[in-house]
Amino acid sequence: MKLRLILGDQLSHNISSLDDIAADDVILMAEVRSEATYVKHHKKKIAFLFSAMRHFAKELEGAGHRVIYVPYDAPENAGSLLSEVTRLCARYNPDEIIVTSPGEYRLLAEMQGWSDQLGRPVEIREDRRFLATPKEFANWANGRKQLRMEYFFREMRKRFNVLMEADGPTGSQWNFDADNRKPPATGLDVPQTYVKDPDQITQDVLGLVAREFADHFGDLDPFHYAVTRGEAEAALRKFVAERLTHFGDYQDAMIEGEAWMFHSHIALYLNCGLLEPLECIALAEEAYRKGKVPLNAAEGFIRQILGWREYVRGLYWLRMPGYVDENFLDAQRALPPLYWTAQTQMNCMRQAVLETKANAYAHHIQRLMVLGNFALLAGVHPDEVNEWYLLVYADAYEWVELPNVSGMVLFADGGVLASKPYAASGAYIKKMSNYCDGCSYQVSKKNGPKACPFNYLYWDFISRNDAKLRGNPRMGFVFKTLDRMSDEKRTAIQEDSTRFLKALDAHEKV
Ligand code: FAD
Ligand code: DLZ
Ligand code: SF4
Repeated sequence: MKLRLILGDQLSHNISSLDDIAADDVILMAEVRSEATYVKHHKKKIAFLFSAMRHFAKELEGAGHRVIYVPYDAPENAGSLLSEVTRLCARYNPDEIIVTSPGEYRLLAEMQGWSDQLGRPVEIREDRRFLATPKEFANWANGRKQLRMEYFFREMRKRFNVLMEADGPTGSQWNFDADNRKPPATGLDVPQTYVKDPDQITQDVLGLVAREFADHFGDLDPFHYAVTRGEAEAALRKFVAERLTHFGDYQDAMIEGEAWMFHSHIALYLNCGLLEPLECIALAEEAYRKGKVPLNAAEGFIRQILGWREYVRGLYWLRMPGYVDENFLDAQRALPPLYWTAQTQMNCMRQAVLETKANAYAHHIQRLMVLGNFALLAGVHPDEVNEWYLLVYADAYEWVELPNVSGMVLFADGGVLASKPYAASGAYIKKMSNYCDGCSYQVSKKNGPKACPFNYLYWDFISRNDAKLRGNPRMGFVFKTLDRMSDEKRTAIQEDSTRFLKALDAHEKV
């Protein structure tokens, strides 16, 4: 017989580790300390995943499989995936262990040593749930000077025949990004997000997480995420029916008190296997073809899944293991405590941290242009920023988190993912949100104690990194502006930035 291990983010019935399963094979799923604490994941992320794992194990049993499920607090649980596999090897003496390749490099490297440790073959199978294999991505990347997502996405659209007509892209245009930058309109009516009341399994898990992970970041209640494939599908359909139509227009918009906006909130389901990328893409394309949503909405949403999601995963496997160590801008600051406490007078940062704490979710622009932008401008070390992002979001696994943080937010890879840093002053946040209305700082002020910190930190960041960024062809205009600045202005920027960063490092409420 064979022992088939299914990880917490492999909750798909067609996962490759279940191919050719025989009646006497045993499936192992285990809630283990090593995976739950290698970073101190948000309480809601652990609750979501443990509940989804328990529901999935029940579905497998219902389908007639032999499943050994090891709950976190089982007395025999020795706390790691290897320890649980070892225990079952002693009990069943399997001929072979089969597992689908894990999403994180550290675990793949560990598993590659298992065969020797266990004294029997360990087969690590391809994860078919992605649309481009690491090898296919590497082939695409090979010989290219720049790895721009846009060109990768075009290839993927052609390959999967998505939003394509005989003579080219649907709408005769590849990209509708220019239509996807609307500021929030006043009185915008954002539909209710998907809500599922916790069943008994989820309630048990919530109790377990409250007991065992009390010192982890984040709120457990209210818990309303889907925890089964059926529920995740319902959440996806609700998004396509109610929110997708505005997804494109308001993709970059932020409104105080509206944590969910017109986003789909499906990354946590996609990344643990409850949903598959192609079904999300197909539903969005169908909604467009039936005239229910505009093209910029369907294209914008599909671009995220068929484009960005596959691209960052390809980049991760292409650049690992070195990608974790990259720090092109030599950022050295410790992560400010406000990322945990939300104790700050910067309203945009306060709102984004509070929503992250409540929901284990923030949407893309909050992650990129508020929380990420601040870490970039303040020069926080990539290790500290990566650890924070990896633990706070319910959809976070290193394969997707690391390229977004080190590549997109921090420019730590020196421009492999992004052609220039996504650095911005307060004017961007003012344009795309209403956060500035409720802020103690004034976004229109460039200097002085009342000025928006993003304003002077932006220019401090540019001049601090002059030597590394000046040659960037997309930053010519920025450096022209810097070069035209008076000495008084430069001094004011430096003084404000030094004062602010000193207070930040002293853990004062900035
Ligand atoms: P939507 O806005 O509705 O987008 C639809 C789907 O597209 C998402 O569910 C996701 O699967 C995919 N997608 C969109 N943007 C990206 C992207 N840049 N990279 C990969 N997939 C994308 N996404 C994660 O899944 N896990 C992470 O740990 C993660 N960390 C991030 C960290 C930073 C600093 C930034 C800037 C982005 C990060 N993202 C991450 C990407 C993106 O922000 C989230 O996928 C998105 O916010 C999830 O919410 P949603 O499901 O409502 O997405
Ligand atoms: C994220 C996570 C957590 C919190 N707990 C478990 C667990 O107890 N058991 C498990 O099999 N997987 C868990 N996971 C998901 C793994 O961390 C994930 O499979 C790896 O990071 C590879 O992507
Ligand atoms: Fe954020 Fe500056 Fe606006 Fe305050 S004024 S909300 S700190 S951008």
